[in-house]
Amino acid sequence: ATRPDVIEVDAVVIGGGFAGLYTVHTLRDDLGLTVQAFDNASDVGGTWYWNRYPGARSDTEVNAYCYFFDQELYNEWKWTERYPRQSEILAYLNHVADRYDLRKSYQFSTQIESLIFDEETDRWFVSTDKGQLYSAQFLVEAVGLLSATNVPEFPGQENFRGEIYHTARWPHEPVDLAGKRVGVIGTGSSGIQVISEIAPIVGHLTVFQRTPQWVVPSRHRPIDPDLIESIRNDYEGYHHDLLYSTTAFGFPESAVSAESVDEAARREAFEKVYDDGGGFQYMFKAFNDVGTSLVANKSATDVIEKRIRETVNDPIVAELLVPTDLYAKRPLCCDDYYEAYNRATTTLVDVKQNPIVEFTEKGIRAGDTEYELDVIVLATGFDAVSGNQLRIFQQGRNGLTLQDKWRDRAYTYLGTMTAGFPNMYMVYGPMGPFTNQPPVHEAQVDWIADAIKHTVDSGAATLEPTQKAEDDWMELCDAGAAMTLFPRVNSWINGANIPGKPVVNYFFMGGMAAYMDFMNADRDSEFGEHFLTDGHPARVK
Ligand code: NA7
Repeated sequence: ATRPDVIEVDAVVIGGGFAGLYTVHTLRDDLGLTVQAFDNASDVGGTWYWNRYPGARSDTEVNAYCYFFDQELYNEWKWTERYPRQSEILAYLNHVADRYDLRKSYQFSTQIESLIFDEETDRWFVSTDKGQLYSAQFLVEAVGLLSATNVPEFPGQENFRGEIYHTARWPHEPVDLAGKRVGVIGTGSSGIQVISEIAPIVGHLTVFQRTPQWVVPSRHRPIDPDLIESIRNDYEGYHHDLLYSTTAFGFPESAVSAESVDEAARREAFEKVYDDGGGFQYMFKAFNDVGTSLVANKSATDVIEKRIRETVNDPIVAELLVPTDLYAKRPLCCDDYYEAYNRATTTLVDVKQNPIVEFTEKGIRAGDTEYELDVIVLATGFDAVSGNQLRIFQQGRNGLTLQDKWRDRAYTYLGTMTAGFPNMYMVYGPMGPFTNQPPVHEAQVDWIADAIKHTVDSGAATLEPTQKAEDDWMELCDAGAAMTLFPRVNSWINGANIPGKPVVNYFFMGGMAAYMDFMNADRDSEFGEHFLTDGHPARVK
């Protein structure tokens, strides 16, 4: 076979979501590099391109779920809701793509098949499923933390005569669920949003729940105009405080530990945040130790448990909805979730007691019962954090593949680079900060741009983290995570949701402010101490 013509660019960017769009803008328009970007979707949007299921919306307040790099953009875009719907976020990202003319740098509907580093030329060869071959000095993988879908195979799935949709592969044309018999498998963030949204309109809703989760209301309401005004008046200050907080969610985080007050005070504080709404708020706004202290955690769940039992009319159903786990997954919020189970048209099936045996022609058999359905919704989540990267064959120095390197777990430095893969950058890669994403993407992309600029300005071909920097980072991340309760509960946060996936820590849990300090230290050292330049340690001055 003849070799396709190689197209040379300075940088290849993979992904057209929040992170990828900003990367293209920064590398192309600020650094002046030639950039070719790709996405396997047919347009921009990333997560918000794919997740079109009924009820899909951000559960981060929008004042912190957006870009900050351009105050004019912040000022001119008018959000309508505190927690915007998928369609509104997608419209925003389309607006950003237009405003900065980003689409012209993208080739859509294109899957990257392999990324191979050529040690002779110090360049990456990038091959696409369209038979193209690119060569680039720099790679930026902005492929999404939660985008590689987890689609479990149920026995007999092919026999089902109705429709099956995964939440993150929802069709573009509206799916009419009115009056239909709908089954939902999964009760994570996606599942609870679908359930709450469709319960009032479907003919019958059957929820197949494996593990109940702690859900607090979001208390959705219009945006507080005074809050937006106050941000506009101190834009730099707000943005700085956002990045130098623990979670970057844009609300004041508590500095008080629940352990330092008595139980009555704890209950009062949790009730107050519960009544104001918000999952991340519930975890981080009342006290600072819900994720680390068993005492704090128990007080937090006592309040939610009480509210579940007050809300759900049937005590048997309520019992099934009360989790037995700690409150140490990604915190959930949704309005009208528990209320959905009070409808005569909703059935809750506990698939731990009555496992899903098979899909049949007519529906789903769980335990001894066949539930007849017209539509099955798989709200079964993602091979998170490392999943999308591992779906691309990647080979760095000495023939080492990412697939081999990450067999036991995903090793990175700062969640942005991995040793042995020169000039390969990741936005929100594994072992990155455990935070709200869009503002953190920007901060990482700024760091990546500085690292690339440093490489170009110093006339070097490559920059990569040392093995020691990576080892130290992993150790630091693990020591931090071990102090939290998150490793004690199974979820996508530790890989436990995917059969066969290594169940380990995948995050830096030391807070965004500390993470900013690490990134700034590398800038201050001119990407010295923790890096190899052209394969060699920086000369110590
Ligand atoms: P999640 O949070 O991983 O939830 C997936 C749900 O699907 C969860 O309830 C799972 O139960 C359930 N599940 C997965 N596989 C099965 C099978 N085979 N049988 C029954 N039930 C199953 O994914 P989401 O999409 O809701 O949210 C992911 C993140 O995206 C979210 O946290 C936001 O940050 C955005 P389990 O708990 O494993 O027993």
